[in-house]
Amino acid sequence: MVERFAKVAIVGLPNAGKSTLLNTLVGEKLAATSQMPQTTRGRILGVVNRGEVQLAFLDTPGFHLPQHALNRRMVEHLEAALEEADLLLWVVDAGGFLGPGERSLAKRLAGLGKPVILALNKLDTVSRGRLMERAVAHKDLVPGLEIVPLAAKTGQNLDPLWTLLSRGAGQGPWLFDADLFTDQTERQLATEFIREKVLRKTREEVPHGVAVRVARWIEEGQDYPEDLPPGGVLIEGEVLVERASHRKILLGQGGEMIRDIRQSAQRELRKLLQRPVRLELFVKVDEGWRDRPDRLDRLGL
Ligand SMILES: Nc1nc2c(ncn2[C@@H]2O[C@H](COP(=O)(O)OP(=O)(O)OP(=O)(O)O)[C@@H](O)[C@H]2O)c(=O)[nH]1
Ligand SMILES: [Mg+2]
Repeated sequence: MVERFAKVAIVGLPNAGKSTLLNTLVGEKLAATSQMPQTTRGRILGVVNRGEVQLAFLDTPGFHLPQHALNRRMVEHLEAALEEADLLLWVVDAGGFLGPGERSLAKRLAGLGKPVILALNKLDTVSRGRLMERAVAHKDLVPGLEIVPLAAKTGQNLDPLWTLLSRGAGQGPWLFDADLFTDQTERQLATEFIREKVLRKTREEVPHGVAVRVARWIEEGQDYPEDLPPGGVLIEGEVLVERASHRKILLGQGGEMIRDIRQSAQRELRKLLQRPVRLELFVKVDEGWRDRPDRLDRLGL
């Protein structure tokens, strides 16, 4: 078998549906998705093997003007993926408008001189006419642009995308073992899933100032809970917020909000880890963490 390989950076504005597309393409949940822009904060690898082709997808943070140290790092992750990739998969929300942010990203992509595929995402939310309008508006922004309308969420019309991606893979050995589908550790996935639940329950400025850290991961020994079946894991997560008022919001009336978050995250972690999981969450205030490089290092951001 002649092996073929491509690294594909999934890029676009915040909220375009990049992480949803990554999860759908890989067939595993790897990245948090939410209605909040700037959900993804780092680069997430997802590997798919199809016939002789291996595709290594890199999900990236949405393209935006950074205002905090955290956001500068997010944009750096995006830049690194753009440099590293062989192919660029540009995701656009077909229901939106072509604004200055999108134009400026298009310029950046065109400047790289790499093949670009435009995924006109959220096909399920727009009319055919609207889809055509979007395709026409984007067509000339990047030379040689290939365009595929699709719905990442429902998996609609992915076949033409697979065809274009396979065609774009060059000859070359696979970079990853055939049975590896991500480089994310269980802890990183747990962190991501807990944060997703927080983002989905909170509003406005609260979610942007939230970070999650797994403080303890206990599989056996002294602190292993007596009432948790053997072979399980106790995960202690720290949820950092920027202000005391945000902590109050996150806890909710009588602790109702954090209980909700804990329960839904615990359910998801059981699915992920395929064993008994007890999740405990502690909400802590860490003022201005988003602008403190030491904090960002510690959080692996
Ligand atoms: N209706 C519809 N919604 C979608 C589709 N794809 C993604 N979404 C929704 O769009 C929102 C944003 O999706 P994400 O995958 O988190 O977007 P993203 O581009 O990764 O966003 P950032 O990480 O913030 O840059 C979520 O609420 C998704 O459920 C789609 O095909 N159809
Ligand atoms: Mg994302």
